[in-house]
Amino acid sequence: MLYPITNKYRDVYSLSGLWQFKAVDDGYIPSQKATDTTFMAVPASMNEIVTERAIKEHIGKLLYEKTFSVPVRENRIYRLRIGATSHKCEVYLNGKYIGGSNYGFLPVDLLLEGLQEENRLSILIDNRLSFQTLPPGMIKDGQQLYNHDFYNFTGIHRDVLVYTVPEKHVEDITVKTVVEGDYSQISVKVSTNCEQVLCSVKDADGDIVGRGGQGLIKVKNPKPWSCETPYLYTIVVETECDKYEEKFGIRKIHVDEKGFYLNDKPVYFKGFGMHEDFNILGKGNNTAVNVRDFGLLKWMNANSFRTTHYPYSEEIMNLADEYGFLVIDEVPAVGMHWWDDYNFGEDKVNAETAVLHKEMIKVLMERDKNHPSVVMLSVANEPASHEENAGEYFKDVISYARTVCDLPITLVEFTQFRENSLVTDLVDVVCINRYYGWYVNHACIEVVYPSLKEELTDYYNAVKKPIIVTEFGADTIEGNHCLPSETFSEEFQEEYLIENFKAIDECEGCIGEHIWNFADFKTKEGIKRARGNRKGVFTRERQPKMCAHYVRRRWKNK
Ligand code: GCB
Repeated sequence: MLYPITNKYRDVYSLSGLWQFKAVDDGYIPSQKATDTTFMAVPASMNEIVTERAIKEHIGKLLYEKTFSVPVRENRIYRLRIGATSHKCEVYLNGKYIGGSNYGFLPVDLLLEGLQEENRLSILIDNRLSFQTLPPGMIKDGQQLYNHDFYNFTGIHRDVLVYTVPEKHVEDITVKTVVEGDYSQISVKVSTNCEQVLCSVKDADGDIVGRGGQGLIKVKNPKPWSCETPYLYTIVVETECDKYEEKFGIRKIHVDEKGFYLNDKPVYFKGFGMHEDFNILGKGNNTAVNVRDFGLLKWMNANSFRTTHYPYSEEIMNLADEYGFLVIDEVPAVGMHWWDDYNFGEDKVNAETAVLHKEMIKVLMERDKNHPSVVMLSVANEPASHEENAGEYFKDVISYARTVCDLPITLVEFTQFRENSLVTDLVDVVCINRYYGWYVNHACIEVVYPSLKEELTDYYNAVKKPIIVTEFGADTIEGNHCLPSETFSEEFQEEYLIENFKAIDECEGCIGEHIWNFADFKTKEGIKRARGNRKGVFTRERQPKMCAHYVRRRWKNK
C-alpha cells in the first residue's frame, strides 16, 4: 500500500482544512448538498472542538462534506486517500456512493470516477462500537459502553488527499533485506501493470548503490538501520510511465529464549505505551505534536514505543524510521472479553469479530511492511485471555497473522497468574501489563518490588521466552507534591517507577520496560478518571512531570 506522492507522473491535492459538518440520522443519504451545517476541522476529532455536549457525545452517524476542484488531466487515474476515520465510513462523490470502510485507524483508498469541474465529497462516519467492531463495545440505555481506557474520539483523523497515478502505474512495492557477508540482498517485489520495471537503490546521500529489475539487488558494504544510526536507503522504481520512491532500512531481527536481537545485538526496550491524543485535536494527526513527541522521546533516551492501542498515522511511522525507534505495532483489539464472567447475554466477540481482526492485521501489515522501525506485531491488548474462548480465538488469529507477517508476534496480557492464560504459548515475546501498588494493593509501595519480581521470575522460569513489561504506571497530577508521598503526587509516581525498575532489573528474562503512559490522555468519564488518565510522564500539553528527569537519567545508561 503506497502513500500518495507527487512527482513528474503523480499529483496530490490536499482536501484537509475546513469542512461542513452535522450529526445525521441513520437513513441519511447525501443526495443534495447539506444544509444547516457548521464548520469542522480535518484532520481532527470533533469532540473537543464542538461546544455542545449532545454533539460531543453523539452516538451514531456524522456527516462531513466539502466541495473541491482539481485539474482533471487525461490518462490519469484519480483516487481518494483518507488516512483514517473513526470508525466506519461511507464515502459519496457528487451524491453517489463510492465505497467505505468497516473500521478506523487505517487508510481508506478509493477510486474517483466521473470527476466534474466542481465536486462534492460527503463522508458519513459511524462511531458506534459493538462486539463486531474493533475496538469492541456495546450500546446500553443509550450509552456507548466500552472496555478500553481511551476516549472514543470521532472524526476524520488523518489527511484527506486526492491523488493521481498514470493508467499504467506502480501499485505496490515490497522490500525485504538479507545481509550475507559484505553484501545485502535487497529483494524487491513490484506489483504493476507496466511492462518495464527498473529498480535502483539510493543511499542516504542520494548515490545509486545497486540496480536491477524485480527480484534481487545486491548492495555492497550495507549500512544497517539501528536505533543509534537509523540509516535509510531509498528504492526507486521506474517504469516506462511511472516512478515511485520508497525509503527502507537494512536490518535483521530475531528472537530466542533469552532475547530480542536487532542486527544480531540484544535489544533492551526502553520507552512507553502512548496515545494519539492532544488538546482540541483529539486524535487528529498533527505534525507539530508529532515532532514534539519524537523530540521528547529522544530527550528521554527512549528507544521504542508500542502503538497502544491501534495503528498510528503513517506520518508517525515515517518519523520512527527517521529517528530510529523500535515500534511494536498494535491492532485495535483492546479490551476483548467473551463475557463468560459477565451477564450480557448472547452479545459477544465472535467469528465475525475474528474476520475483522484478521482483515485489520492484514491491512496494517500491507501498510507498514517496509518500515524498518516496525519490529513486532501485537495482535491485542489485554483480552480476557483466561476466558474459555480466548485460546481458540487467538490460535486462529495468530496463525493467520503468521501468514501475512514475518515479524515476531506478541499479545499483551493482563491476566493475573500465568497458569490461567490460554495464549502465552502462542507468542514469541511475552508482554505483560502490571499495576502492583496501583490497581492491586493501591498505595502500598512496598508490594511493588517483591510482587513484580516474584511474578517475572516465575513467568520466565516457566515459559522461557523474553518478557517486556509493557505497562506500569501511577496517575499523577502535575504540581501535586507530597512528603511523605501519597498517590497522585509527583513523589509517588517517581518512587513507584523506581520500585518497578528494581524488579525488572533483577529478572533474567526481562528485555524491556514501557512505562504507562508517555503523556496524560483523554478517557471516557469515570469515577477513577478526573480529566482523563494521568499516568503520563508528560502532561497532555507535553511538559515533563518530576519523574521524567529520573527516568531519562536511568535510560541514558541502560
Ligand atoms: C491498562 C490498559 C491501558 C489503561 C491502563 C490504565 O492495563 O492497557 O489502556 O489506560 O491500564 O491506566 O488503567
